[in-house]
Parts: sequence; C-alpha cells; structure tokens
Amino acid sequence: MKTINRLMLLSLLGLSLNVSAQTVIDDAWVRATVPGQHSSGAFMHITASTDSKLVEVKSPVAKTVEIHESTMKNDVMSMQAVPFVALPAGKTVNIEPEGYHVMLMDLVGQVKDGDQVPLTLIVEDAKGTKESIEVKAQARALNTMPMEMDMHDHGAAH
Ligand SMILES: [Cu+2]
Repeated sequence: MKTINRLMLLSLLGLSLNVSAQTVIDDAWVRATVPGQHSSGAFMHITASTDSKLVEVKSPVAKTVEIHESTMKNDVMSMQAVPFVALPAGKTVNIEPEGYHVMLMDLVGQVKDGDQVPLTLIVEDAKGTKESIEVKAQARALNTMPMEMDMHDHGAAH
C-alpha cells in the first residue's frame, strides 16, 4: 500500500513538472487615436493555465506602457498604475476600460483604425518563471469622443 502511494505521488509530481505554463490571449485590441493624442489603451481577455500574474507589457508604439486599474469613487473614474494583474488558473481575466487595462503612454505616432499593434506580455507563474507572449492587437476606432477632446477650450476664441 505504501509503495503504491509513493508511486502515485511520484507520478503526480512528474506530471506537474511536465506541464508548462500556458497563457491564452483572446480578442486583443487597441483603441485607435486621433492625431496628436498621446495615450491609448490595450484590452484583451487572458486565461492562464496555472496561477500566474501579468507583470509587464511592452509595445513599440508607446514609449511607456503601464498596467492600470480603474476605480470608481463618488461617481468619479480614476486610475492608477498597479504592479501586476493576478491571473488565477483557468479563469478568464478581462483587461477592459472599466477595470484593469494596459495604458499605452507617450505614443510614437497615431494608432489608426485597423492597425495591427504588436504587444509583448510578460506573464510570471507561481514559481517565478516568466513567459513572454507576443500578441497582435487590432486597432479599433470608437464612436465616442476621445477623452482629450473634452479638454479643448471652445470658448477661448470669442
Ligand atoms: Cu489608464
């Protein structure tokens, strides 16, 4: 009996050692920008096979890329940079404007509707092993006015 248990334990350990971390990215997209706009966001669904976290995102279209979390306080939406986004095993985590999102800052140029924006996601598993995932995110124009337009002073010319 003891021998069998030990063998089972060994085979279980062997199995878990052979399973490599695998993270699936679905529906990645980037908000298209208007000329002169400095920042945008990247959004996607992430499903990790083991408990992991998204620790870093890189993109050639932006000089700075941060992971942000949007929060609602007294009806005011604000956001701050966070060090990582937890990716529990088998659970799809939405990276979306209302929650965690990837902020593309200091854009090197306009992100036009239909552009394929390369993103590199760094995912770290519970053992600290880092996996680098390349994604092409499609740029999509939204019908809503970009945030920066709200800051124009329309009354100044009068
Ligand atoms: Cu943000």
